[in-house]
Amino acid sequence: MTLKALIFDVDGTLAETEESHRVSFNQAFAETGMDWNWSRDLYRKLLKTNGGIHRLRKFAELENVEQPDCLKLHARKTEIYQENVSAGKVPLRPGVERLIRQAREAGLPMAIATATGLSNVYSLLTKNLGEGSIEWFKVISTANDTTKRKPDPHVFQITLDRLELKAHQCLAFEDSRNGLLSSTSINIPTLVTPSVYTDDQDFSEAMCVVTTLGEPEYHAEHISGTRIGSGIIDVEALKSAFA
Ligand code: XBP
Ligand code: MG
Repeated sequence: MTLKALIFDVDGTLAETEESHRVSFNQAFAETGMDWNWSRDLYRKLLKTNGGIHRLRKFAELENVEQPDCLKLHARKTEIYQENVSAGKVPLRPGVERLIRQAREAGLPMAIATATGLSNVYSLLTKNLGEGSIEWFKVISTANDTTKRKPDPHVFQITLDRLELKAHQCLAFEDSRNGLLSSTSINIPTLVTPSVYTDDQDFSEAMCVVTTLGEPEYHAEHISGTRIGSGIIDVEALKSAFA
């Protein structure tokens, strides 16, 4: 089995974006004169619903209140979130930039499979990896490409189709149970780096669970599954795990 591509989730995996999404939602609520304010504990529960707009609708349903203008609120949240990203408030997680640069140098194709919109992916990559870095990814599948949400596998399926690869030739990177179910339900081996909002979730279907991708000065800790690298997930270690 040869490793032919890496497929990255974005929120929680490339960066701890969810805290910034939460704060941005709260700012959008306040600006609209609403009394909604999502605490960290509540947001952890709300994250079980993927897709920000669906999360808004789900919350109104749970609270048994009239649905606000979710499209408008979500659009404003996205603007605020992107301002935060552009201000440098959402850095990449440890090892992410290192692994992406290494894969690029090694000519190992990379793709993205995420529930968020393309403009959010663009902002995050451009701010953290520079202008043009979006081009480093051969395929980018987002909420703009499918209405089905993780744990549905559709976003990963269209990514595989566009890469023209089979599931077992790729490695997915995820941070959440919904994401893991989405990738593994179509048999894509998946490495999980739990995020601040998902560290209490079940990742038993993962090929490997590590705290982060690791840096030379900040080693990752192995949590479960196959041991890959020793503290640092790099291209060589990933290729050997597939060999
Ligand atoms: C991410 C999401 C997104 C983000 C916010 O899921 O569910 O909704 O929370 O982004 P995953 P939007 O990491 O599994 O892809 O508000 O743009 O949806
Ligand atoms: Mg995620």
